[in-house]
Amino acid sequence: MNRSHFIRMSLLAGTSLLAAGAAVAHVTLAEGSATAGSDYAAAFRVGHACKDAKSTTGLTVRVPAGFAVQKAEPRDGWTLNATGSEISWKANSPQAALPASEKAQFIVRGKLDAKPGPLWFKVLQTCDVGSADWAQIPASDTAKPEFPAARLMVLAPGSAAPVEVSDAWVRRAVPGQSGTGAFMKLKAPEAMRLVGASTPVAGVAEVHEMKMEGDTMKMRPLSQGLELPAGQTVELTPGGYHLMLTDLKQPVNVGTTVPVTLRFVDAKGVASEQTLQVPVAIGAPGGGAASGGEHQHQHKH
Ligand SMILES: [Cu+2]
Repeated sequence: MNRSHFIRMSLLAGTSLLAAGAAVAHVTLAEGSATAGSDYAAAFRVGHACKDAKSTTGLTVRVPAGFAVQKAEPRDGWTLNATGSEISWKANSPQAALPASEKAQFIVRGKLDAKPGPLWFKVLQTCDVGSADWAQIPASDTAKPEFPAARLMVLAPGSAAPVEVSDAWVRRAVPGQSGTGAFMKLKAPEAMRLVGASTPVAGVAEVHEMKMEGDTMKMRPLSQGLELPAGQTVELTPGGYHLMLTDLKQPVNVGTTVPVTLRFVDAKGVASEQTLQVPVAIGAPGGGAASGGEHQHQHKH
């Protein structure tokens, strides 16, 4: 769709200050996908301490079947222990503990024998005060448990790594409303572009940008698609890039999900697509009023 059309911003107006700093709350894997049968370095990223804690003092990884451990990397000032399928690091002294403000990676190297599909690593984080057990396995693609286990997507050999999609939502549309927007965070494992989208609820789905023209905010389709640099999180938000859904075929109600298919093209021109079930909401998940609010209130124990 190349026509340069303009739609008033009020369609998408609302909370747009969502979650600038919310990204690194959970314990996650630095490399979120790997090929079955390959060597894999599971690097667990710790980006914060437990709720109300000043530092992380220990980490215990429960290695799932399908990942044969070869070596865990030691950490200065910490004691490394490997017993059966458990690998743990423990700070030898309070001075060696990882301060809440610092990030670190704890690395386990091994080989993936698992079949394609998600593989979950449960991680217990202990702190100077309390602990957090990152061990919940989401019941569905859109479920958001409070303490999710770290996920590795095991890929069939030869298949393209999927783009990681998080915090996706579609803004509700009442009967008679002709358009709405879809928002999410996208992280591509290798450089690619989001070139299009489709959904059964709308006749047209386009990747849009917002731009100031003079003193008016306007939006228009991105004719070349949206660039997704390798490993970087790109946000689609009500005030920025977004998926515009127009020519709505039906009301889009809170409490339902909308299938949205995203189309990508990689640097070699190879096209791929991913279909998501995106929940409908009135505003950004977590209220979106305060920056980072989305995760901060989840860490109570
Ligand atoms: Cu738009």
